[in-house]
Amino acid sequence: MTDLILALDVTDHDDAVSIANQAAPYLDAIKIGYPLVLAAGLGVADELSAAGLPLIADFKVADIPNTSRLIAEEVFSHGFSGIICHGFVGRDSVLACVETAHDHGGECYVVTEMSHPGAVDFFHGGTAERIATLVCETGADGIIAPATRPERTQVLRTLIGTKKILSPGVGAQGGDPGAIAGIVDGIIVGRAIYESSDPARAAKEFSLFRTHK
Ligand code: NUP
Repeated sequence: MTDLILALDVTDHDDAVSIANQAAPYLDAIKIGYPLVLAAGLGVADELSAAGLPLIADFKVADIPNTSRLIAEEVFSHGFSGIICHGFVGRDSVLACVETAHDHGGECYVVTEMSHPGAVDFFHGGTAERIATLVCETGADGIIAPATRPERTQVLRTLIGTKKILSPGVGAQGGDPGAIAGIVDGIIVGRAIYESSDPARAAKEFSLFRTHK
């Protein structure tokens, strides 16, 4: 089942709520992170989660276990159903996010390889594969893997089996939804929807790549 997840990286509270409401009929989840939360406050999460769609916190948590746990506790006390953390920080820090997520009935996704061009500087050469193995060992629910490199995401799929893959990089970063949707559990789309003059129409177009409507 392939979901459509809106990356809502706008920095105005009212714009965020308006775009979320317009696109909502075509979405399975909304992902927010530093741009919106730093601009509008974490309270915007309470409002967005009240709209009924699962909310994913993209803070790419990358800290010592205690700090990661504190961040995750804040996230899950504001209505989020999932959190994204980095994997390169190691087993104990990833476990802190996984355990906190599961304590709250939520999910934890671990970044294995990022979607931008510079990601190859550090994530290639075996790092992404090692993180994927860590994901299995820590009981994390899934990974973040690049829509901009479907062949790499396919490699990571073989390492994580049926765990979920959420894939950013579709649209503005050049990733082709048709090339990635079939091997992942969710495509993440930001600018191609929220910068559109008609976010509902744009979301509807990407929703054609959902395997359920
Ligand atoms: O590797 C990643 N690439 C990426 O773009 C990991 C991410 N979490 N993201 C996020 O996905 C990024 O921060 C943004 O929120 C979204 C992609 O947005 P857009 O390029 O579709 O506008």
